[in-house]
Amino acid sequence: MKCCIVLPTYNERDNIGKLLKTLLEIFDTIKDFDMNVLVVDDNSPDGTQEVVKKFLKGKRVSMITGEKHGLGAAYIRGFKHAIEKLKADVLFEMDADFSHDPKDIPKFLKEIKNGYGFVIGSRYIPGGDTPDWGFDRKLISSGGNFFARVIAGLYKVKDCTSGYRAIRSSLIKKINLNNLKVKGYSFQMNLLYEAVKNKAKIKEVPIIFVDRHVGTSKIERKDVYEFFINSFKLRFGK
Ligand SMILES: Nc1nc2c(ncn2[C@@H]2O[C@H](COP(=O)(O)OP(=O)(O)O)[C@@H](O)[C@H]2O)c(=O)[nH]1
Ligand SMILES: [Mg+2]
Repeated sequence: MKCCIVLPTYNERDNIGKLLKTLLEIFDTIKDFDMNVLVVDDNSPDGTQEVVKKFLKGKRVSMITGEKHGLGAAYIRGFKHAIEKLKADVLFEMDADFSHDPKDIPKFLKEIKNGYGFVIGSRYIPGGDTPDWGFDRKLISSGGNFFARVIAGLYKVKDCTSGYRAIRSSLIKKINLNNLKVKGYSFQMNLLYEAVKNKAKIKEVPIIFVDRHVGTSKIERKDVYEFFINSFKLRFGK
């Protein structure tokens, strides 16, 4: 099976080189999957693309570029490219800032091999944690998850907003990505919602989510508004 890590980047110059190097090292240890990575860069002004270009000679790394329309829009473009052009059977979502430990990749793939279609790296099941977060940050995140679980109705999943996931392409093909109608971070919740609607076999695996050491978060106030409004839209129809 071919597997593609879809990696959205915006101003990740100081992370992306090290991350690609780490990913390639881990790919060498994985035997049952043909591992690839697709960087989806939204014309970062900081020179992220220059760093990625150094890796494009190898056949495991590719990149697509475009205008910045938010995290969800970047994932939609990346998924389409990975499925249609790269013919990937399994897609990963992952942040490019080392908050998601690349060493966890085999753990996700094991569950894909076990037959699951939507594997979530969960901070909120035993073994999962957010050790760098203080009380405030934990409260915001659990508030977001509460909305997703109770308002949007995704109560069976403990971590609805995690951005570390492995998903079978066959499941993505059942979902009309153009209908997700979200631009920013709400993409995560909406995609999960569609997966549940399509009766996906969902599995959560524990992850330790650490704060980025380099660069800054790209989450904006408008993402937070979109997220809360969107929870109600999912519940009460469009
Ligand atoms: N292509 C693209 N990547 C984005 C965009 N917004 C965020 N990202 C990337 O998505 C990942 C998660 O973003 P981050 O700012 O770390 O979010 P946080 O972890 O919730 O603070 C990182 O790799 C970012 O570079 C965007 O609009 N376009
Ligand atoms: Mg981050």
